[in-house]
Amino acid sequence: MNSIDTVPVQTYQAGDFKSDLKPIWCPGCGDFGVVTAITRALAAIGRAPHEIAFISGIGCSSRIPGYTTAYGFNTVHGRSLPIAQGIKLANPELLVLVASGDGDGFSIGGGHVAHVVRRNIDLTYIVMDNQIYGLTKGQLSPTSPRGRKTVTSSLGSLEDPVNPLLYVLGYNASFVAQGSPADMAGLAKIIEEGIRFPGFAFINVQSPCVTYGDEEQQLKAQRAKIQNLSTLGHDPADRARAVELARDYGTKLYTGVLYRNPNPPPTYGEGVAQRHQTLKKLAVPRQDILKRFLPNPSV
Ligand SMILES: Cc1ncc(C[n+]2csc(CCOP(=O)(O)OP(=O)(O)O)c2C)c(N)n1
Ligand code: SF4
Ligand SMILES: [Mg+2]
Repeated sequence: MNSIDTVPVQTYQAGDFKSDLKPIWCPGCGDFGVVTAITRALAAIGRAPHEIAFISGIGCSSRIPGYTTAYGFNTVHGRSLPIAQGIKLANPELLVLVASGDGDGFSIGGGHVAHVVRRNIDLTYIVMDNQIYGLTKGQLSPTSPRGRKTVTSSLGSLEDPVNPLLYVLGYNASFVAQGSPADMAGLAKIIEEGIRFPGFAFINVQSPCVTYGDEEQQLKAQRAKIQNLSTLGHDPADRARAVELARDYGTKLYTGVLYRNPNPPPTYGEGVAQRHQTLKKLAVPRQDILKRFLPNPSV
């Protein structure tokens, strides 16, 4: 029995996960909706705030942990995943969430994604994809569409965007979803599903930046565009179809669970626990080692 099993069962409300810190986001920023959806999901999960660690990098979106009552670590730009990974492996009983931005997660931190996915670390990775560097005042990000004009690219981007959904599917992620604060109830449900998934869960959130972002991504435009995957009859176990749908990133706005592996591989944490058992069995008693190296210990 671990420490969590001994905590009495208690019912939580979303408000129990909201800290007293007042967000300093621009009024109307999509991230307000994301933090609300996260706190609703946590209330549905029912774990106490002290049983949750919320890790982030740097960016407007990375402020999220501070607005919750979970343990939080606003780390270094692009390094949320390695730090979250260490925290989870050292404290397997903690529920570990990670908040990131499109820049934090797929530019400077993009190299870490493959390794967390292939290790299947049991984390819930929520990326607020506003297709812009919000915190640093509106430069192109890796998910900015080709042609996007910003203050530092007045003639428009010459690059195709990174596709976050294909990125993680390409490395065989077992849980891949997309949501939007334009559908708050749907987003809370997706986050709850991601947390409950036994392994690495990736959720791309189309969270608009009202100050530097594009008109096309604002909540009103999103409401007209959203296509709910369960309403479309998509079977989340169908990986081939999930990959096809993921290709529409940037042109269509699918929300819901794109892929949920019906037979997920063991998590890295499970592998480590098993390895400890094996090593214990293999362990050679200390006196035998001494005998091997010091045939005559009295000398
Ligand atoms: C090592 C390092 N490089 C660059 C920066 C500057 N910087 C801070 S946040 C950021 C990008 C933020 O964009 P994103 O991750 O998309 O988050 P958003 O603000 O849009 O939510 C950059 C380039 C930094 N803080 N540290
Ligand atoms: S700059 Fe954009 S992402 Fe940052 S708080 Fe303002 S609206 Fe949100
Ligand atoms: Mg961004």
